[in-house]
Amino acid sequence: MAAPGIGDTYLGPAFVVKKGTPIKIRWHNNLKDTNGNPLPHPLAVDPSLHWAAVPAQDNMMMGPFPLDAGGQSTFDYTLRSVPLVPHVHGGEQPGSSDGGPDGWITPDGVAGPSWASVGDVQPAIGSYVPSGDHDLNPYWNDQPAASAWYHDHALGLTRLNVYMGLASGYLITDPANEPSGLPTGSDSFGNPKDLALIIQDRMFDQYGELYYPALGLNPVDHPFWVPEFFGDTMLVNGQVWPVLDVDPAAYRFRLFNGSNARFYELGLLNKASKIAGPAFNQIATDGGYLYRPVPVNDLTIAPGERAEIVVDFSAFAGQSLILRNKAKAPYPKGAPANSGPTARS
Ligand SMILES: [Cu+2]
Repeated sequence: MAAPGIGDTYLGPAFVVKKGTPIKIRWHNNLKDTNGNPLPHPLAVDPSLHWAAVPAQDNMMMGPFPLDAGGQSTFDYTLRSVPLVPHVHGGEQPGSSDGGPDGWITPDGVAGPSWASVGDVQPAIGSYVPSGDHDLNPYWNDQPAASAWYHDHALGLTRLNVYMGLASGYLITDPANEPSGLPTGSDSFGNPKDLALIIQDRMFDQYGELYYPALGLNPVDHPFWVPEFFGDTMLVNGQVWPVLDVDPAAYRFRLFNGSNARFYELGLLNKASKIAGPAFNQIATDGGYLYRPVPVNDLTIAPGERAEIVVDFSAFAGQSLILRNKAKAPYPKGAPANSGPTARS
């Protein structure tokens, strides 16, 4: 199966693990510059929230925060060292590996109150080893085969750290009990017929850098905090509106909604005629395989949710299909996506 992610800059590498084979992961927060100094957060971090405030450096701050005559916040704040904690979403882990929101650590070794390092033992507050490591935590991989995923989980910062790309797949496989007849192997383009697709909406500024709104809805109390984010550009595995050539054959797609707030109602359409493309047969949800495949016309998938589908392109040779989205944003009563740029991925 394909590992999503481009290099090591946007989305992490995917894990493909086997049921019954535990692994240990050393997560390392290395968000430092070439001189070894912690990098500031590239996005506006709102210190007025209940957040991973680094004691004595960046405590939680209370408003009112100053505004200019135009209602823009004049509060100036840069988070100087980024707290991170990895969480395997959908994974059954011991508490020390579960990456709770208070289990963060910065690259210069300041840790949150429930940060843990080795084994199952929760260290007492202040007894952590001062490094950037979440060291060798066990992941049992003892649950049924499922497409889980991992993402940063730092308190009050998750939306920003995931936005910057700290997420990817964590696929638990069970080769001995794999249902028969599912697409495997490669196609004539050399691509696997079992593909993980992480779907995200994002925004970019005029320099092509990731953009995230930085004026809070109520900037007197929360200068930067935007409760829900909806981007105008669709990314799949870190690429903007990518194209995939397929054979007229069946494929398995492991879909991940890695968006901050956007739901999707997905289907395939012929690009020119707008006639429906091949149907989806859903074979798995977040927790693993269904008892039998279920035909689905509009696959609804919420932020953080996964769905696995089999799509048979046999009757669609030569056609250009579009993966369309018709979910309203915010879901389910917001603006329609029918004609906008987020109506396709
Ligand atoms: Cu999660």
